[in-house]
Amino acid sequence: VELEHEMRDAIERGEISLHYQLQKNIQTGHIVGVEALIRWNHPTLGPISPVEFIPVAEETGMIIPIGEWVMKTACRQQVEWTRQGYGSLRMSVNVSPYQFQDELFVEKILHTLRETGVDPENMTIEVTESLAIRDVEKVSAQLRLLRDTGIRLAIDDFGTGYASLKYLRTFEPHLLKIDRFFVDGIDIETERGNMVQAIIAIGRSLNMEVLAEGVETIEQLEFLRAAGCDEVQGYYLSRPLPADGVEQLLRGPF
Ligand code: G
Ligand code: G
Ligand code: MN
Ligand code: NA
Repeated sequence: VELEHEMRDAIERGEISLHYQLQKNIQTGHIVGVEALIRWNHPTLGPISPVEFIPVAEETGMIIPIGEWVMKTACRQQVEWTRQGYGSLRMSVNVSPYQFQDELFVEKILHTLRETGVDPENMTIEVTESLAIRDVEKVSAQLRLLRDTGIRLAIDDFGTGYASLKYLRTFEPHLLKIDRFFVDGIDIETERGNMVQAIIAIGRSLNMEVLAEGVETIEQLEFLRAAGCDEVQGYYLSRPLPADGVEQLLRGPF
């Protein structure tokens, strides 16, 4: 594909960047972290969505160098914000199932954390439920190694993928991220609200924290707070922003 060719040099040409979206604990009111989200601004094609190019990167193996760049850039930013006095924000990084096929995957992450000086407790790795489809043994071992260093694990888009409760027992994530499908209409449609409450109850009973994605209104936020949800992320709080946009929000009144 054309995209594959364009992707090869995109990093060196400075076309790839990270945006960050705030995550807030709605029980304490504290901003607790950010999720790093990759952006590709092509000089002639314009912005290309990760929904479009991540699958191509996965097919071509480009996801390995791209994933390494994302991890390194996110780590540098985390340390920089700590240095500037914004507090120790947790950095959440999306990782593709394909990256787990890299024999050096865990080693590279630990190296990057050490090299940049990120406290592993401030790093969350987000994986999707599709990770469970193949190589459960190998993936579990890798996740265990990561967890043993203090890195946190999150299940992204929970409830829409290859969901199973057995999967939660096997991978024991620290955080469940409720997919925004469930949050959309939460306060209007009884069934969706009930589903969110059920997911929160699962998280609770398995000692996991629960974050709701795609929160766009105060009504949704209040519903989630009352339901005992720990954290939220979404346009109501902030869009994904470049680092300086995040800093402006963190400095401003909240
Ligand atoms: O931010 P946006 O809605 O455009 O993200 C679209 C999708 O791309 C989401 O599913 C998100 O998880 C994924 N994504 C964003 N950044 C990264 C990244 O750095 N690595 C991987 N593997 N996926 C990402
Ligand atoms: O799959 P993942 O959860 O990583 O994807 C996050 C995606 O959701 C990003 O592309 C981000 O831009 C998008 N997103 C974040 N907050 C909201 C929101 O409040 N509403 C909608 N519609 N999309 C959001
Ligand atoms: Mn995510
Ligand atoms: Na998600």
